[in-house]
Amino acid sequence: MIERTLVLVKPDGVQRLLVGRIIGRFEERGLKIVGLRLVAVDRGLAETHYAVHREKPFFPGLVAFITSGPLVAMALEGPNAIGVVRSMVGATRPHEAAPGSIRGDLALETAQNLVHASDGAETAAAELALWFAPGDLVDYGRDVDRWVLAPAD
Ligand code: 3AN
Repeated sequence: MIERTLVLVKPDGVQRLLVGRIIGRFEERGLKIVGLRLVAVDRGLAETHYAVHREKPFFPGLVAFITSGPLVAMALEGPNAIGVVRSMVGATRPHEAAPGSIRGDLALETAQNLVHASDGAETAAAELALWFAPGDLVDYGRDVDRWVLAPAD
């Protein structure tokens, strides 16, 4: 099933000059970038995005971190994109993230784990709507799609 999902390269990824490498991993896998923005996140957007964590002790630090500098938001499309991206990102706690995953290769701390990725279909729809206006997501074909995607039935 073709899905769309939201990925954030968080401020640590921007500051560590890892934006290109992280986007490149998803591109190399075959996922299609259908939306891409550099965003200076304000407090309201941060609190809405992380609303599910509002009661957690790390919530104030999380909001402070995500608003501390620009991040890169992207919408990725592909077969099973939500699960594929989550597995590429790796476990929340980088010391538990598998080598080969983004966190397993590039991160050490949970509070600085580089990337956010939607964790399910409902979350992906809500997060894409939060970070992108409807007209910001672009439908287009790629010449490589015939080598990456199974032919439509
Ligand atoms: P994931 O990003 O893997 O879906 P969540 O949704 O459980 O993980 O947590 C959202 C974000 O909150 C994490 N990416 C991390 O930045 C931060 N976070 C989660 N747990 C902690 C913690 N115990 N201490 C500090 N930050 C945390």
